Amino acid sequence: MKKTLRAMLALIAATACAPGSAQASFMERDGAQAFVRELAERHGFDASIVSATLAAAAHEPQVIRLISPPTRAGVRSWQRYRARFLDRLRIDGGLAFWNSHEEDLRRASERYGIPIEIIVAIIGVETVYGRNTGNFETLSALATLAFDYPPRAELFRRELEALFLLAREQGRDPRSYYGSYAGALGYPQFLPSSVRSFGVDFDGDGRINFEAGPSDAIGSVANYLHAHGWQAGAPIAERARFDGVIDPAPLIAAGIEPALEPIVLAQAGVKTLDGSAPPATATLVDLETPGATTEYWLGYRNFYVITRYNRSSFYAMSVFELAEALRVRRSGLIAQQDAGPRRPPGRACATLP
Ligand SMILES: [Ca+2]
Repeated sequence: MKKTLRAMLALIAATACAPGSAQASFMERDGAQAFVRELAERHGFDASIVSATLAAAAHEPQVIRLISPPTRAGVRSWQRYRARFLDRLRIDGGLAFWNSHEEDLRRASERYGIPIEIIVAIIGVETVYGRNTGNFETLSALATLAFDYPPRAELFRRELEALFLLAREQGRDPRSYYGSYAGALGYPQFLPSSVRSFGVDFDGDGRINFEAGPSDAIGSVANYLHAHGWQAGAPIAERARFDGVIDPAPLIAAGIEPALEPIVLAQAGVKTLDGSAPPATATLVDLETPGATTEYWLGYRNFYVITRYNRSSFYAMSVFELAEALRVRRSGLIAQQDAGPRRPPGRACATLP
């Protein structure tokens, strides 16, 4: 009996430690020793501490499932995508967030030249204002992607390296971070390299923290957009009108970065809704929904800057539309409040007994 138990335990241990198996330590993976050496040589880390930290990380099968492209590619649908973000939760939540953090938002907007509603909308689309920041241990998620997901291994090894550097700079254990399955952190879902490059300590407590509250996130989102070339006061996007355009495909093929000069667009018959030539160099964005008319939009430089946060025209348009919805509703609410005291006292009292 005792012998059988020992044999079973040995078998379990052997299975758990077999190189390449899901349970094996990350230190058994191809490239792990080289990764540790790099951190030691490039950044002066103690190799034995990095090895021990990596060995403590766990392979997360769910991370691989979530990052993998769907086996059956779904049909792209702008209306379905849009409905996920232009909902009551994000609109009402956004107005409440704006009210609660107005001072930080105004300060960030003034310092970096970003409209408040764009900062709010990005945090809303990313995490519903901090409600869904993710529960994956970041070290394990990034180690899983770096060593067990070859298609993106290079990107995620860099992010894993950035996590070690960030933890050292912040005086934290690399195992103390939690976030999305792809390693994104806190309210704004910055990857560790983005926290290091674009994060700002906006509440002045001496450290960048995206978990305790939204202040640093508000400053950091604004700084990120500013650093990627946001043009203060310039247009973001507007609906396009086609006057005699035969085939918009070649214009769309020009890519997401604005490259179509106003004169080129006007000559091709692409105008703004009021029939004038686009005011700036633009990209032509097509938002397709099966069974519905495709929406065409002119995306200007600032639209492109939003795609630096997430490289998708659907994403950038959702941020833009949510921002517009928030701006319009808020100005409506403020107008209502302003109208209140100006109501004639006689009429206000008319219904009183
Ligand atoms: Ca801070």
